[in-house]
Amino acid sequence: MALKPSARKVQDALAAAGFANVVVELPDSTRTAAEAAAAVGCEVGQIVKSLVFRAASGRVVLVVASGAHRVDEGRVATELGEQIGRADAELVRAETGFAIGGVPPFGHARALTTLVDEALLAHAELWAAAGHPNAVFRCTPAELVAMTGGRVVRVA
Ligand code: 5CA
Repeated sequence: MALKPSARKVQDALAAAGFANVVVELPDSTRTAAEAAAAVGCEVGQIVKSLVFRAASGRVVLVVASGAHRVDEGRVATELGEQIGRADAELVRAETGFAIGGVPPFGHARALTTLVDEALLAHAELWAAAGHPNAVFRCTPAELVAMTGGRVVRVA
């Protein structure tokens, strides 16, 4: 079945970067980590959340976090050496090219400084948003780190 355009964009970005991961559209919502875990049938900790922050310097930062974690902004600020705050929906769309609920961990409109939650490395298999609130792709932690180019740190 044909993917929706925003999910197709992620599938194309995967292929262009040399990854064989496959985007799937599910009948149930994967808009939140809890919904995605229920739809996929995995633990919430295996869901990859892609959260956008703006740092004090103006740079935009992506935190790729476990669905089981609430990101500690203080910890992320320490990692970055500057304060951060949540991006609003408009900034998320401008920087990533995707709407909240479907923001993938890579393949964005602009290259973002990226941090990867070390807790994600505890799982053999992860599921990440793929452009649309019904679309996900499966990956390993090694693939996630490779595709994001992110630094693995403690974020919670
Ligand atoms: N598709 C799922 C996981 S596969 C997903 O995208 N989850 S998420 O956690 O990465 O994206 C939803 C996140 O967007 C929420 O955790 C929430 O913190 C954030 N969010 C929701 N509404 C807003 C908003 N108005 N402004 C900024 N961030 C928001």
